[in-house]
Amino acid sequence: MRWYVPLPVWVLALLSFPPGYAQAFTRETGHVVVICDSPRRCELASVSTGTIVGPREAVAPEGSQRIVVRSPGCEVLELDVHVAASEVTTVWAMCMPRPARLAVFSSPARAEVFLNGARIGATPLDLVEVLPGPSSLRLELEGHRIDNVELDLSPDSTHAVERELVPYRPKGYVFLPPTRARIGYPESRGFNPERMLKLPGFWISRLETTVEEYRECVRAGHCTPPAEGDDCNWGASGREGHPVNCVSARQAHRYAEWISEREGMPFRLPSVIEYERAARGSTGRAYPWGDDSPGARCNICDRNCADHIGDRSVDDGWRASAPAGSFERCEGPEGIRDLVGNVAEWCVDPEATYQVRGGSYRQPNAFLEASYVYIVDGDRREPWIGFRLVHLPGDAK
Ligand SMILES: [Ca+2]
Ligand SMILES: [Ca+2]
Repeated sequence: MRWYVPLPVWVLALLSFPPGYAQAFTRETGHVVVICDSPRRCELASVSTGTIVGPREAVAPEGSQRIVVRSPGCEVLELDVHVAASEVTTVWAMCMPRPARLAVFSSPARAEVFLNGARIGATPLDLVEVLPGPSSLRLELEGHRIDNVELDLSPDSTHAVERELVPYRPKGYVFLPPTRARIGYPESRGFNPERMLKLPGFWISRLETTVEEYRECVRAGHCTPPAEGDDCNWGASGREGHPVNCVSARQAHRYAEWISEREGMPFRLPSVIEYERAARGSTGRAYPWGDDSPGARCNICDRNCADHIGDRSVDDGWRASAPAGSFERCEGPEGIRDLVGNVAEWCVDPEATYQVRGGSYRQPNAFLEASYVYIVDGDRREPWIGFRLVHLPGDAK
C-alpha cells in the first residue's frame, strides 16, 4: 500500500452574493474567497490575472483563474476556478496532508504490521508513505504477545520503529497450525454438510476448564458460581479437577473475558468449526484418534451411565464426569484430551447461537462425533455441559 487519499480533496461551492462585497469590485471583476477546513490555516499564494487583497481573498477578472493555496502540513493545491463578474466565488479548501514515512522492524521478524487497524505489511517493513497524525501501530507474530505502539507521525518526516517481541505461549494450550480442514459429515445429515474450509492457526486448551480454574474467576468477583446439586461439580468435595459444569454459555463467556484480562491476550469459546478442526485434524477423521468409535477410550454413556441408553458392552468406570484429562487414550496426535465425551462443550455457531460439541458422559457411542450438531439454549446449566477456550492472536483487532 502506498498511501491514503482522503475524499473529497477540494469542494467548490458558489454562495449567494453577500451585500457586504457590493462595493469591492466592478462590473467586470469578481471576488474569490478561500475558506479552509478548520482548524488549519491556509493562504492564497497566487491567482492568474487577479490581485490578492487578503490572506484568503482576491479580486479577479471574469473568466477562468488558476489559484494556488498553501497551508502548513498539507500538499500545495492548484485549481481552476471560474470567476463570475459581480459575484463572490467561494472555494472550500480541505487539507490533503503531506505523508509521513514509516519503517517497522521487529525481532524476530515476519510480524504482521497493522496501522490504525489496517494491515500495511510484515516486518522488516521498508519505508511506506502513511497519513500523518496520531496513529496506533500493532505487531502480531504467532507465539508472541501482541505489541501495541502509539505514534505521532509528522508530515514530511521519516519514522523508524524497532520492537522486541515477547514470546507468548498460553500455558496448558496446544497450537493447531493453519490448514484446510474437512468439516461436516461425509453425507449430509441435514445440519452439517461436508465442506473444506481454510482455517487460521489457533491455540486450544488441552483440557476442559476445571472447577479449580473457574473458582479463581469466582474469587476474583468476575464470574458467578455454577449451579449446584445433581451431578454438578461446583460445591462437591473432591471434584476440583473435574470439568466445571452446570454453567451457561454466558458464564463461560464471562470466564473467557476474565482470562483475556488476566493474560492481556484474547480468549473466547471456540466456534463449532474450530472445535471440529481440533477434534478431527485436517484430514476429517471422525474422532481425534481416527475413525474407530470411542468405546472405553473416553468417558461416555457406558454401562455405568444413569440413562438406559448406555452402552452395556463398555465400562469406562464413570457414571458422571471424570477428572479433566484422566482418559489418556481419549486424545489425538495433538494431545488434546476429552474432545470426545466427559462433558460436552459450549461452542458458538456462525449464527451466534450455541451448540455443544463432542458429546458427554450422557451420550452413547453413536452421538460422540465432533461433527454431530447439538443445538442448546445458551442459558441452560446442565451437569453434562462444560467448556474450554481458544486463543487467536488475530482476535485482538
Ligand atoms: Ca461413563
Ligand atoms: Ca469434552
